[in-house]
Amino acid sequence: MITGVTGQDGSYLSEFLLEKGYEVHGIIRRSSVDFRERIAHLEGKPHFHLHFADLGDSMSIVKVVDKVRPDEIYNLAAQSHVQVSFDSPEFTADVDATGVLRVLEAVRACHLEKTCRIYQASTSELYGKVEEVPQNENTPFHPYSPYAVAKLYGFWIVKEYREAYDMFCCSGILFNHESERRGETFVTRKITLAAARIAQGLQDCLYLGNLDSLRDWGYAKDYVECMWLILQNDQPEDFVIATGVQHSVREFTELAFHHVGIELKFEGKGIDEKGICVKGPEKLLGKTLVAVSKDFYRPTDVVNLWGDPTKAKAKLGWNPSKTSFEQLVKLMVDADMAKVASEGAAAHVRINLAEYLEKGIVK
Ligand code: NAP
Ligand code: G4F
Repeated sequence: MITGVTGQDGSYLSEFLLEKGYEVHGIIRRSSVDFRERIAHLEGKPHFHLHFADLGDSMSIVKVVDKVRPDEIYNLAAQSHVQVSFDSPEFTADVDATGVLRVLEAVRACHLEKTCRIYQASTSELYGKVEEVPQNENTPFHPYSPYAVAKLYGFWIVKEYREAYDMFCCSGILFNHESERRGETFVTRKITLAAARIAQGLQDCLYLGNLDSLRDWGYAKDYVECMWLILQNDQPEDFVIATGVQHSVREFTELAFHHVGIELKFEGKGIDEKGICVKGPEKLLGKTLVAVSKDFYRPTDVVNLWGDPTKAKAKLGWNPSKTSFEQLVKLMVDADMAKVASEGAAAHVRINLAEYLEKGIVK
C-alpha cells in the first residue's frame, strides 16, 4: 500500500513494485480535477489498485488498511513543499506529523502490527540549520521550517512505535531526489523547464531565490529502490539515502542552460546577481536570462545539505552513484525540451505559468 501514489516517488515506487510482482494499492484523495498524470500509464493494470483516503481523515485510512490488509506500507503522502509550509503550517503539521500517527494507529487498529512493515518518508530537512557536514544517521537534527518540524514528529513517532509496540517501522532520511516527474515549483524542475522555454523562445527570464544554497541531489528512480531495501532488511532501522556529492543551485542552473546550448556568466552579488548569456543563439547574447527575486527567499533557509550514504551502502548494498549529477541534469533538461516542443498550440498555458513564476505568485 502506497500513500502519496500520485506524487513523484509514489509513481516510481509503484512501477518498481509492480515489476517485482507486487499487488500495489495506492491511496488517492478526492480532487475537483481527475488529473493523475504520473500514474495514468498504470491505471487499468490488473495488479494496480486505487483507493480514496486522506491522511487528514483517520477513519478513511483505517478502512483502506482493513480492506487491503497490506504486508508493506510506504507512507509517502505529505505536503512536501518547504516554502508552502510557511504559508500553510497547520495543514502541513496535520498531514506530515499527525498523518504519520494516523497510519501507525490504523495498522494497530487492524491488528496488523506484527505482520505489516511500514516505511516513513523522512527527510534531510531534519538536519536543517546543519550542525555537521556531511550528515549521517548520528548527526543532530535542527529542523528549520514548519515542514521540517512536522517531519521530525513523523520521525520520532515511528521510532516510538518501533520501540513501544515492537513494530517493523523505519524512516528513510532521504536527501533531495529529482526527476522529469518532479513538481514544477521545486528548484531543479523550475530551472530545467525555464531553460527549455527560454531556449525555445517562450520565456524571457528565470527568477530564483538563494543561488548559494547547496544540495545533495539524486535521481528519484534510484531512491525508490532504497525504500524497498529498507523494508527487506532483517532489522527495522533508519537510513540516510544520499549520493554523497554536493552542488549549488547556481551550478545546477549553469549546467541546465549548458544542455540547451546557452552558456551563462553570473555577475553581481545577492539580490543583484544575474546570469547573462555569453554564448548561445544570437538573439539571446548579452541578455539577462537568470535574475534573483526576494519572493523566493525563505524566512529560514536550509543551505548546506550533504549526505553520507555509508550505512545504506554497507547494510543494504545500495549504489548511491548509479546516476551522476551531470546525468540527472541532462535527463531532466532533455525531457523538458521535448515536453515544451510538443506542447505546440497548448504552449500559451505554459507561458502563463511562466509569468506567474516570474512574478513570484507560485513559489
Ligand atoms: P510529491 O510529489 O509532492 O507527492 C506528495 C504526495 O502526497 C501526492 O501524491 C499527494 O497527493 C499526496 N498527499 C498530500 N497530502 C495528502 C493528504 N492529505 N492525504 C493523502 N495524500 C496526500 O512528493 P515526493 O517528492 O514524491 O515525495 C514523497 C515523500 O517523500 C513526501 O513525504 C516528501 O515529504 C518526502 N521527501 C521527498 C524528498 C524529495 O526530494 N522528493 C526528499 C525527502 C523526503 P496529490 O497528488 O493529491 O497532491
Ligand atoms: O527545490 P527546493 O524547493 O527543495 P527543498 O526545500 O530542499 O525541499 C525538497 O527536498 C527536501 C529534502 O531535503 C524534501 F524533504 C522536501 O519535501 C522537498 O522535496 O529548494 C532547494 C533549495 C532551497 O534552499 C531553496 O531556498 O533551492 C533554493 N531555491 C532558490 N531559488 C529555490 C528557488 N527553491 C525553490 N523552490 N524555488 C526557487 O525559485
